[in-house]
Amino acid sequence: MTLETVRNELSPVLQVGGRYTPPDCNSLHKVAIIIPFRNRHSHLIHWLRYLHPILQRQQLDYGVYVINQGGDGTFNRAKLLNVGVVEALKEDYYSCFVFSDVDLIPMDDRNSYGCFSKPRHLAVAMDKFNFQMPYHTFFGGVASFSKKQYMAINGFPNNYWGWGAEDDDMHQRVLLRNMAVSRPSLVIGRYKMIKHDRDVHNEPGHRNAAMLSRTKWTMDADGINSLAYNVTNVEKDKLYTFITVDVGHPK
Ligand code: UD2
Ligand code: MN
Repeated sequence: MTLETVRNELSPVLQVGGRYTPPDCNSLHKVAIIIPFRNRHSHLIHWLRYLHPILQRQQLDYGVYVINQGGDGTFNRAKLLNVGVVEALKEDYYSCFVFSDVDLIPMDDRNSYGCFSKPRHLAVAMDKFNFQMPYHTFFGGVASFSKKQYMAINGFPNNYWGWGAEDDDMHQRVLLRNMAVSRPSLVIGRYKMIKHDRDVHNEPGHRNAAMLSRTKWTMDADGINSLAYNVTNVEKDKLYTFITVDVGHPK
């Protein structure tokens, strides 16, 4: 598949920016789907081809935001997710955010990309982990937060550079604000992850594990309230809104 063939196939039902509103019902939430991204174009084509139809069958009112880290500095997944929230809220009154890796495809339509009374971890049973949780507090891959839940934890950390532990920090924040996590069952929460090697400039962050032990003391000062970045380009396609940002470098 090329982006062009997927666009031709899906664009009749989409509005510019990867937006969709169900024609025959009022959706409970307006959902912004936020994808952290750099240099994974083939995965994005695959994600768009599978997810748009699933999200439409779930009768969601949604928009897809791909947040592309510009340059070749160290990758920062959690900061890109924060940028996605701020940029999506500039466009519409989104009440729900789903944060998804670009390489994860759900295998069951019943795994709802909406928001729940608790923050939700959706990617519970991945093929690469033998369709089991790798550890019981695992929070990686795909998660949803209502706007209220997201604001209650001050968003996500901005200081986890490189691979690892930012998902555990997100989970810590939830627990530290006295919220629990909801999850689908291991049957409904099955996923395929597109096979890939570790990207360049996303090597394991050597400070990330140590930072994770300090979340309790850092989360009030590091999050949506301290987010700084520059948007360098915005591209509106039928399939998505593609926002390129300069997120800076580790201090
Ligand atoms: C795991 C988690 C992921 C995150 C990461 C640690 C799973 C399936 N997911 O992913 O949520 O916690 O560990 O940081 O267990 N990306 C790019 N370009 C890059 C680098 C990353 O687009 O150069 C994006 C992309 O959306 C990717 C995501 O960041 O899916 C996570 O990176 P990964 O897929 O390399 O890491 P993985 O599979 O170990
Ligand atoms: Mn991956």
